[in-house]
Amino acid sequence: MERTYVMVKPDGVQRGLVGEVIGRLERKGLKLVGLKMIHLPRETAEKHYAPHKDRPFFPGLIRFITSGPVVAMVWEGPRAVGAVRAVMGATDPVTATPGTLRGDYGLDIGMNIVHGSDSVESAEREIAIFFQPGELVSYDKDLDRWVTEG
Ligand code: IDP
Ligand code: MG
Repeated sequence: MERTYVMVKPDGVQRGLVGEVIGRLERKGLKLVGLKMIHLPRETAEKHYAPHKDRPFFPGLIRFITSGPVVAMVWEGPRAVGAVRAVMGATDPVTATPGTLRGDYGLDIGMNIVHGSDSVESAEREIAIFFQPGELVSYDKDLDRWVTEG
């Protein structure tokens, strides 16, 4: 079982795509175990995107991600990291496969609706930035046995 960090970015919130992101991940069979809406302080944004700090797009990325509220979430499920990446689509929305969130809703690499951790290690690091352990819930869904043979 894996947990992964997902964030609806400011463009996704402004465009009313919060429900779309949550709905697609729910229908995929993943389980929501943590959720909050926040306007990221610059320090938190820089910590989250620290692996990209030397990239030319870093200043713009920090400006964008702090430009409005985001929806921060933790999703759980078997191979949850890869499952979210697949639902999300490639980084550049123009080349992302139609049918993915980015492929269906984006045109700009800087405004690609949603973030999802790229590995189990990144997920652990990112979840710890946004959530205290006590803010994440554990619960069973009766539907789970119809989603995976576990
Ligand atoms: P990912 O979000 O698909 O994991 P990353 O390579 O981790 O993509 O990049 C993090 C975020 O930085 C992307 O989602 C995108 O918003 C932004 N970004 C990545 N590459 C570029 C670029 O070349 N120009 C502008 N923004 C970029
Ligand atoms: Mg990434």
